[in-house]
Amino acid sequence: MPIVANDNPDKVYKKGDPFPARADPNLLRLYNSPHCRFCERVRLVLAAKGIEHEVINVKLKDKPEWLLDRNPSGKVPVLEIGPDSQILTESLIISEYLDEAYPDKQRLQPEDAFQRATDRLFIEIFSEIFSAKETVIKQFLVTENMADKWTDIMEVLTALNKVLSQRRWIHKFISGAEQPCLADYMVWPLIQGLVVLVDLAGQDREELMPKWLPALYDYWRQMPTDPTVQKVCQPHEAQVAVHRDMRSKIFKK
Ligand SMILES: N[C@@H](CCC(=O)N[C@@H](CS)C(=O)NCC(=O)O)C(=O)O
Repeated sequence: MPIVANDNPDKVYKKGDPFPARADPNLLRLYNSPHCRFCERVRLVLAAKGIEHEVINVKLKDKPEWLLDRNPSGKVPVLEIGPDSQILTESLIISEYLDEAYPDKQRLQPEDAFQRATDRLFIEIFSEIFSAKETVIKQFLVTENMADKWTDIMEVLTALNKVLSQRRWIHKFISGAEQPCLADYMVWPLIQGLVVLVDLAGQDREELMPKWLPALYDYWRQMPTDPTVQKVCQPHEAQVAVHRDMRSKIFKK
């Protein structure tokens, strides 16, 4: 049975569009943007746990008013829960909530409180470095000559490679377990997006990454073997193509 329950999961709602009524108030509803890395975190958790839900895509550059009623910051992901339409925002908080509210489905966080805390610490440290550099990343994506800004991106990648190598040691996944855990699903969308930048910049990924970014490279090869990642995340080449297309529209090449 598909876990995305709506008939038109690809529709994108924009300003002025009427609010799509909830057909079943007991079904979770995720307000989503298809290319948002933070929404992808939540979609990974929903898929890994097999939680049925509805997806409502919104256009972030032209947001429907009813998104702002649910999250005044206008950001996605937003999760709407139950007949009282309880709202949760922030991808990590939503993900932890889903893991705890559905304990009968596969647990994604370690049972041990200390391990759970260190996983959370890792997610926070990783996300903080990423968020602090988000402007650099966004500017890079809209810079015509990416080579000029490559040093800035390499700095971000090097910092994240260091954090990942310290946490992951020799394990396949961040938890060290045989399958990805919540921490993996929180950092993976960010890592996947960063490796896309390597290709967009015209760098030789297979030459550069094993030598200078070995932890990121190894992890980047490992995670797509996970069936949940295969279900939820667009493959690398498709993501590179989407960005190339966006850039060709900006620079009319
Ligand atoms: N810290 C938030 C970040 C969410 C976020 O930045 N979402 C972006 C899309 S990737 C967004 O909604 N941007 C719209 C806006 O800022 O107006 C989380 O983890 O959920």
